[in-house]
Amino acid sequence: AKDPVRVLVTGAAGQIGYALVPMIARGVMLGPDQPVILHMLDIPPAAESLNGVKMELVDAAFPLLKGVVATTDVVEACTGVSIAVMVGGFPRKEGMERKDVMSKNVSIYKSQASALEKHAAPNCKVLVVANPANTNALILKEFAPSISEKNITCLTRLDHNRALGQISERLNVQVSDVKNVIIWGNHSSTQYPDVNHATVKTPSGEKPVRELVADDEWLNGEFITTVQQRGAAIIKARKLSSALSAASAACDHIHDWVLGTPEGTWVSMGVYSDGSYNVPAGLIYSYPVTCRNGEWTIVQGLPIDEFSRQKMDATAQELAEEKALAYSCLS
Ligand code: NAX
Repeated sequence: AKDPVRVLVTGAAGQIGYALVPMIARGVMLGPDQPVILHMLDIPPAAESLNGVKMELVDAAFPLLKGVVATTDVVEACTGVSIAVMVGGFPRKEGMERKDVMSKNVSIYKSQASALEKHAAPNCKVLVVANPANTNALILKEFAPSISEKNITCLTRLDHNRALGQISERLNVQVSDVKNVIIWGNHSSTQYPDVNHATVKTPSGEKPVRELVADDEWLNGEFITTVQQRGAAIIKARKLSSALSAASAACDHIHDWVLGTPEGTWVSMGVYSDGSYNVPAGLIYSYPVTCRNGEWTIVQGLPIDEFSRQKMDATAQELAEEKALAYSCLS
């Protein structure tokens, strides 16, 4: 039998945490033969609620779950973890300035970066979910210089999955037959959901999404805004933000990163830019990636048209501004 893997979830007493920890304990994230020990971190006001989640995990008697650490101590939470899913953060409240929210998250991610650097297992893989996800990941990278930049990512898989879902609904095909959409850039409303390279499996082979949809006006308009605004639509309907879909996407992200993407398929991940596709280096930017042996690689050489170029630049510009704002909070 395999040795258990320690998986950290921060903000574990929150909504996404509540959906995510049972998925991890059932093997959705790391596979049905991989035992796990869950490390759950939250802040003292949520300690009692966090303990309630721990009680429910015990009550669920998950066969793969070999232990639960529920704590408000960041060092205890980070010790020995090989996977860290960072869901905890400071939410934007009505009337708050962008800079104030940024400043709170910068200080959280700065201190959690140091704790991970000192106490996590070597080669720990980090996924930042909490918003502003790309910039929180960048701060974490800056303050954990000994963690390889290859190991620090942010979640745009939810946006990717939303794009697959919209295409599947529109064409009335199985979502599992749609692949290779791309989310470029920021996990925000400036993200660019791109279907120019996406295909659908049909009885007569793989066909381009553009050819099957045959409605460029929809693909260049309503499709894009629906994906960009989906988070707001969920809040409007549920009076709460996306939780089960975010948790599921976090599992998909880590699953594919650790276990690999299928041949011929890519996924979207926020990763440290090396300047690929003329995106400024040094931003955490969502790209199409393939994964193998626990490492992601940006898919290279895709042709980019003028429409895409402009949208990819606009979301990069927003990330550069967020980065500047985050740095201004440090001084
Ligand atoms: P909740 O407010 O339900 O949960 C957040 C939890 O984090 C709370 O229990 C809170 O006590 C805890 N927390 C706050 N500061 C902490 C700290 N310093 N250390 C540890 N825990 C801390 O929010 P939820 O709906 O679960 O969303 C969590 C985050 O995910 C938010 O930042 C949200 O904006 C972000 N999202 C990101 C998505 C993505 O695709 N990247 C999609 C879903 C979601 O909106």
